[in-house]
Amino acid sequence: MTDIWQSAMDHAVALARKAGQVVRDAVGDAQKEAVMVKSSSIDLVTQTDQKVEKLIIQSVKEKFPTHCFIGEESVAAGEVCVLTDSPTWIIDPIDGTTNFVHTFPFVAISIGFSVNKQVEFGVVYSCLQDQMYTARRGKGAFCNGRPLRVSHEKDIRQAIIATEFGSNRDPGVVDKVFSSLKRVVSIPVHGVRGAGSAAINMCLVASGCVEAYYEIGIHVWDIAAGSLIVSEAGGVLMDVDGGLLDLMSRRVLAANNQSVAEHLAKEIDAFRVRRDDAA
Ligand code: LIP
Repeated sequence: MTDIWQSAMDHAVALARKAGQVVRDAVGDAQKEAVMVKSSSIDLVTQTDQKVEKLIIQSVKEKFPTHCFIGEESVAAGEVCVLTDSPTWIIDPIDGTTNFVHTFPFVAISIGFSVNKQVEFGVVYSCLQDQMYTARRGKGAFCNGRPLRVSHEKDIRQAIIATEFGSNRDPGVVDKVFSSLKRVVSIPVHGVRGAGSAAINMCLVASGCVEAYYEIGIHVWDIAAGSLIVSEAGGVLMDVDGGLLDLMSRRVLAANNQSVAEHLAKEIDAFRVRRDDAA
């Protein structure tokens, strides 16, 4: 049977590669770029983020004129952020903008594609490492064509957990983030890491080198593609409170299996943040 979304996925991979070249060309000059701020002084955006998003959206519009978009920089510029049942491209032109600005080498182009609110394919291109992660629903997850499988570890005490501090430095939020982190470290786990990119953290879970990743404050464009890459690699996704994952809730927990995920969820202070689709 033909896969009706295969040509869209092929286009996403080609665009991610093209966008990756734009990012690689700019990274040496990233510190000279005008860095602008969004929700806070540490929520950064550059002209390269905007250029890459434009490049992707323009090209998709030409090829798939009826499709919808949720793009990080378009939303920042005032576009609505609502996930409908229509075929929708969910784009983060640079996931890891702070890394990009500082030339810290984990920077990804993340493209998720959903239909009926279900992610059909995900493409995460870690462009400074030249690692192309892809997943098509029901057909597995791959990195540069090599199949991905999550870690077999069942004991969270033998695990590496990825997380981030996010971009909200409100003292109440920082307290909650650190109290969760203290509980996680004290389980004790083998280690805590963070790549500085939600999409890459999720690909690390899918690759089996990190058992789980959680974060509160991310956005749908950070996790849409990565969520499918994790599940197609055999992993699980949930809300940080142990409930069902809601892509628009700005909270995510991705893990290699249910037992690691449930243990981790018990240690996290699952505070609420304004949803991506809040009116
Ligand atoms: C980033 C996320 C990261 C989070 C940062 C930021 P951006 O996305 O990938 O997990 O901690 O605050 O949201 O802004 O670089 O696309």
